[in-house]
Amino acid sequence: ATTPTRDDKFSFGLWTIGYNGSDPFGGPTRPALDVVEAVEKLDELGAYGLTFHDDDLFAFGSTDAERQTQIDRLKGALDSTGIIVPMVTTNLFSAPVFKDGGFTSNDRNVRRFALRKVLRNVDLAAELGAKTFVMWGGREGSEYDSAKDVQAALERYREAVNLLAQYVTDKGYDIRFAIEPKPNEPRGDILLPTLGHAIAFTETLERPELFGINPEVGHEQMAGLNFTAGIAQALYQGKLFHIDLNGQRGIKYDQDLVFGHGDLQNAFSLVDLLEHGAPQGGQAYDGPRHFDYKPSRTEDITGVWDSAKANMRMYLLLKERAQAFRADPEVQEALSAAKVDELSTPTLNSGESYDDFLADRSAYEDFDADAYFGGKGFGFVRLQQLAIEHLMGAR
Ligand code: GLT
Ligand code: MN
Ligand code: MN
Ligand code: MN
Repeated sequence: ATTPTRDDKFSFGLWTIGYNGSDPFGGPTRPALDVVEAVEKLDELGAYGLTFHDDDLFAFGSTDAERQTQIDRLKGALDSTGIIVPMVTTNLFSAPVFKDGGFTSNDRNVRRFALRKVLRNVDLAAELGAKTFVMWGGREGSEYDSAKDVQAALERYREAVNLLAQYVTDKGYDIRFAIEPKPNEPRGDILLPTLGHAIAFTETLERPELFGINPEVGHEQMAGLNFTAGIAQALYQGKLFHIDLNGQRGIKYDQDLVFGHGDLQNAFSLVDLLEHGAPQGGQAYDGPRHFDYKPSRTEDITGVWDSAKANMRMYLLLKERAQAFRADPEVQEALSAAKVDELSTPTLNSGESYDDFLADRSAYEDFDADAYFGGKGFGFVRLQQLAIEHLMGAR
C-alpha cells in the first residue's frame, strides 16, 4: 500500500523535479531536465500527472516553431505513458519584464502582455485536457507600501481574471481557476497572501464558481498558520480546487521541502482530512495530490528521483497511519469522550425559532454553568497522544 499507483493521483510540477538547484547565493548544481525524461520517469515511479508553467516547457521568448516542438514532444511522451496534465499554470514572474508583477504591474503595457501570455497558455491547457489553471502571483505585490495602490491592484487583478472567466466560458473550455496564495517572495509582500484572503477575493468576481484556490503547505506555514485548518475551511466553502503539498519548518523563507519533511504532525492531520473528510460528513477532496517541492541543491539526478519518491511515500505512509488512527477502537472512544462528534449536532432544535429559544429556561435561566462545568475536562490531550502514537507507528 506504500507503492504509488495512478489511483493515488500523484502529480508533480515540471519545475519541481526540473529545479536545477540555483538560489540567490549560487548557480545551478544540476543540468536541465528534459520533459520527455521527466514524464517517463514519473510514469515509472507511479505518478499520474505532470503540471507545468509555459516557460518550463519552452523558454520565454521561444519562436512559435520552438514552442510547438516542445508541445509535440510532451504530447508524444503523454501518449506513450498515459501520464496526464491535470493542471497548467503561467510564469508571470521570472522574466525581468514582470519585476513589478503581471496582472497588477503599475505599467499598463506589461499588464496587457501578461494577460495575453496567460490567454495563450489557457488555450494550451484546454488542448491538453487540464481541468485546473493555477495562478501564483509571485510578483503581484510590492516591496514598499508607497509603491503600490493595493485597491487599484486588486481591481486590475479582478479585471484580468474576469476576462479569463469570460474567455473559457465563451470557448466552452472545462477549466476552473485556482489562485495560489503566498505571503511574501522573498522580500516583497504578495497580494492575496493567505488562503483566506484569496477565498474572499474569489467571491467578488463575476463568475465566482469558476474560481477557487491552490493552497500550498509551506505558504500558509510561512505565515504561521495551521494548514490543515485552512484546508478544512477551503473544503467547507467548496474552494479547494487543487493543492500543493510540500514541507516547511516554521516561519521563514519558502523551503519547498519534501512533503512531511517539515511539520509532520500537521502533515498527518492534513492527510487524515484529505482522505477521510470531516469524520462527521464534511467535504472530502478528490483532486490531484500535487507535489510542489524543490529537490535540495546538494542532490544529483538520483537524489532528485529519490526525493520525488519520498513525497509519494510520505503521503502513503501518513495515509496508512491515519487509517490506523481512525480504525482504533480506543481512538473512537476518546473522540466520543471528547465530544468531537457532538459538534455536528445543530445548536438549535429543528424548527426552533428565537422565540422558542428565548422561552427555553433550561438553556439559560435554569442553566447552572458552574455546576454544569463541575471541573470536568475534555480529554483532548489523551486524544492527541493517541494521534501521535499512531503517527509514530507506536500503536
Ligand atoms: C513557484 C512557486 C510555487 C508555485 C508555482 C506555480 S511556481 O515555484 O513558488 O509555489 O506553485 O506558479
Ligand atoms: Mn513554496
Ligand atoms: Mn516555491
Ligand atoms: Mn506552489
